[in-house]
This record gives sequence, structure tokens and C-alpha cells, in this order.
Amino acid sequence: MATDRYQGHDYYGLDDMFTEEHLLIRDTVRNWVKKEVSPIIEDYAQRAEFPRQIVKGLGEIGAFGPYIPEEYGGPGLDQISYGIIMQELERCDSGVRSAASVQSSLVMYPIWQYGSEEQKQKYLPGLATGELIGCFGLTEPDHGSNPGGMLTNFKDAGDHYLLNGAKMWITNSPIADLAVVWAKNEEGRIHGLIVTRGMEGFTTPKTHDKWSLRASETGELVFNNVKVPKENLLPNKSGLGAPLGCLDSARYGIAWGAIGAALDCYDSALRYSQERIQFDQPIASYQLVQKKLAEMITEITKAQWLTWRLGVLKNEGRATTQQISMAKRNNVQMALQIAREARQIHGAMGITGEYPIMRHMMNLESVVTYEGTHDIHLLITGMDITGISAFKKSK
Ligand code: TGC
Ligand code: FAD
Repeated sequence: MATDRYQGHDYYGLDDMFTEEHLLIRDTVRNWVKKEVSPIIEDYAQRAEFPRQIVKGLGEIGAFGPYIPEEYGGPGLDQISYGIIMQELERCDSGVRSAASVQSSLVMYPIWQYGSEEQKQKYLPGLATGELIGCFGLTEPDHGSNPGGMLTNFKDAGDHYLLNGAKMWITNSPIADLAVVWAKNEEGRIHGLIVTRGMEGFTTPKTHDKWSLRASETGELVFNNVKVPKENLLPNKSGLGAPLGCLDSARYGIAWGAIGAALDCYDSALRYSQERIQFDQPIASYQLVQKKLAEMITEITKAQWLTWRLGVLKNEGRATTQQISMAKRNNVQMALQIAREARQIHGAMGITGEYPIMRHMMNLESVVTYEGTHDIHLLITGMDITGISAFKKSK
């Protein structure tokens, strides 16, 4: 990949709303990404491999569980800091942000919020440094948008539980040391269980041939009579609301992250249009190109302010599931649209690994689907404003 010349864009003075600490965190993560990740990311994406050597650095910059308190090994930052970190990571690659947001919101968050004191002490410090990698198993082959229908189940077998079933499309599964797995007990109630690598009957086959998130590991979780110690059950919350609560945190991070991908596409398209000469003029001088660029920065600016406000609400503990859905849906679609327009501005060069555009575009095709699809989030808004659920057909 060519030298990373990215610089941020702040059309409406959003930086004035950030604290000195926020800006310091942003600069630190941006500089680390430019030094450690940008030079290698294209190569790893082409090879469909996760760059495992960045895990230690991700821990050092506080990307694993930014809001986890210091007593459990986290940096104890606020929610806006979490958002800023996700944005700077996704500015480089959605797969790198995925690794960090799964570890933070889908593994550390449930252990922190629903786990016992022993579980928190045992797992959170290692997850914060990256010494341990985690994954989150909710989706199943036949239950994606409708996780409440899951079939994975566990039975009480005396001094342990017996876990059976399978999860699919799980980020980090092939490299994870532990999985937070959602399964039904004998009464059909959903609980979270910590399943660790090496337990007999537990395997994590890798998913191959993805055209999207190629620098992120994806796989299955297969449970064949796995004996899970009883102390591995998350004791403090059960029901579908438990995994959905984790999704609120992860979707919030994605809302910030997607703006990063959009900013990178815009940044590259703006520079390219000023440098690329056709018909003796920079293509930036043509109205059709300016229209694309002007619309990009307008959409980015709207998303930046929506998301900053969401961050304030999240810091105050007032952000609703529905507000988070709106931001996730809007920002990912916005980023996808900008990636497509930016690809056109780059002409043929836009399809090569010389520029990050095509990689962002392909990555965003996963981001628009995972953590609730674009349409599921629309239905969440629809239900909120009408009071009528359109998820399920009345029989
Ligand atoms: P519904 O009847 O609405 O709710 C069931 C129970 O859950 C409660 N609840 C919540 N609780 C906490 N936080 C939330 N956000 C909650 N939303 C709902 C609700 O109050 C109810 O509680 P109770 O006590 O009454 O039982 O559930 P539903 O079955 O109708 O489904 C609703 C729907 C469709 C919105 C939900 O299932 C959904 O969000 N589906 C999308 C599935 C999804 O997002 N999967 C993501 C998997 S993880 C992933 O993709 C990781 S990618 C990571 C990466 O690489 O970055
Ligand atoms: P489906 O639910 O089958 O949906 C297919 C289509 O039908 C969509 O367009 C959807 O919007 C539409 N649809 C479904 N229901 C309705 C309805 N009621 N009304 C209108 N339209 C509807 N999951 C995890 O648990 N952990 C992970 O770490 C994880 N990582 C992932 C990584 C990648 C790269 C990808 C691609 C997915 C990952 N997922 C993960 C799974 C992801 O959350 C699911 O793919 C997603 O929830 C959608 O489920 P599905 O793919 O089964 O699609």
C-alpha cells in the first residue's frame, strides 16, 4: 500500500466538543495505526489473514475494553473515547475494528456486566492486554436475525453442564482462547457460558473464501457434548436481553467506526481528484466530481454530529437501543455509499490495492449485515415510532 497520507476532516468544528484527552487518544491511535497497521493491512487482506502481531499493540493503546475499569485491567475511559478508538481503527480497516469491538463489547462487556467477581478477575485483565482473545457466539446457521430461536442448548449434568449445538459467522473464532456462548437451558431460557479452547468436544472451524473482512478471522463454534464447568455460567443476567445488551455496546462502536471508513474513502478521493489530470484539468475541477465530494462531506458531517450526540447520551447512560440502531444503520449505509462513489472518482485505480477504497467497500458489505442488518435496524426504528412490531407476522 502507498504511504498513508490520511488526515481527518472536521467541517463543522466537532473537535471543539472533544476534551484534550479525547484528542490525545485520537492522535495516539491514529499514529499507531499509521505506523503499525497501514503498511501491512492491504497485504494481509489480500492473503485473507488476520495480522496477529498487532494484538499486543491494540492492547497497549487501550483498544480492548476502553471503558472497562482499571481494577479489571482496562483503561477506564468514557464512551466517546471508545468511539474515537473504533473510528481510528476502522479508518484503516473494518476487520481491525471488528477484532477490537468484539473483544471489548461482546466478550469483556458481558463478563464485566453479567459475570461473577471470580470471572471478572480471571478473564478481564488478560483480555485487556490481548494475552487472551475472545469471541461471541450468538448467530446460528438457521438463526441470524432471529437469535431468540437458537437451538444451542445445555443440560445440567451434576457437577457440570453438557453443551451441544453450533454457532456460525463468528468473528475471531479460529484464534480465540475463549468464547462467550449463548445457549438455552432445559427450560428454554437463554444464558451466557464461557467456553475455553481445549475443552473436549469444542472445535472452531475457519470460514474460507470471504470477499469481505478478509483481514479478520471468521469461523464456526461447534459443541459436541462439551462439559462446561458450572462456574463458567454468567450468573447475573439471562434471557435474550442479555446478548442484546452486548449488541447495544458493539453497535454503538460500529456507528463511530463506520465514519472512519467513510472518512478514509473521502480523504483519498479528495486528494486523488486534485492530483489526477484529465482533459488538462484536475478532475476536482469538474462539477460532477465536486457534487460527489460535496455530498460525501455533507453526509460525513451529519453522521459525525449524530454520533457525537449519541456518545454524550451514552456517557450519561441515556442512549436507547433504538437511538443506537438509527446511528448504526445510518452511518454504515452512508459509509458504503461513499465507498462506492469514491471508487468511481478513483477510476480504474479504485479497484486496486494501491488505494483502500475497494477494501473498505467490501468490508462494509459485512458491517451492513452484522450486528443487525440494515433492514432489521429500520424495523427497530419503525417499531419505536409506531409501537407495532413488524418483525413477526401475526399468525
Ligand atoms: P424482543 O421480544 O424484542 O426482545 C426480547 C427480550 O430482550 C429485551 N431487549 C433488550 N434488552 C437489552 N438490550 C436490548 N437492546 C434489547 N432489545 C430487546 C426485550 O425487552 C425482551 O425482554 P423480555 O424480558 O421481555 O424477554 O426480541 P425479538 O425476538 O422480537 O427480536 C428483536 C430483534 C429482531 C430486534 C433482535 O432479535 C435483533 O436485534 N436481531 C438482530 C440479531 C443481531 O444483531 N445479531 C448480531 C450477532 S453478533 C454480531 O453480529 C457480531 S459482528 C461483530 C464484529 O465482527 O464486529
Ligand atoms: P438472515 O437473518 O437470514 O437475513 C437475510 C435477509 O433477510 C436480510 O436482508 C434481513 O434483513 C432479512 N430479514 C430477516 N428477517 C426479517 C424480517 N423480520 N423482516 C424483514 N427482513 C428480514 N454473529 C455472531 O453471533 N458473532 C459474531 O462474531 C459475528 N460475526 C460476523 C462476522 C461476519 C463477517 C458476518 C458476515 C457476520 C457475523 N455474525 C456474527 C453474524 C451476523 O450477526 C448475522 O449475519 C446477521 O445477524 C444476519 O443474520 P443472517 O446472515 O442469518 O441473515
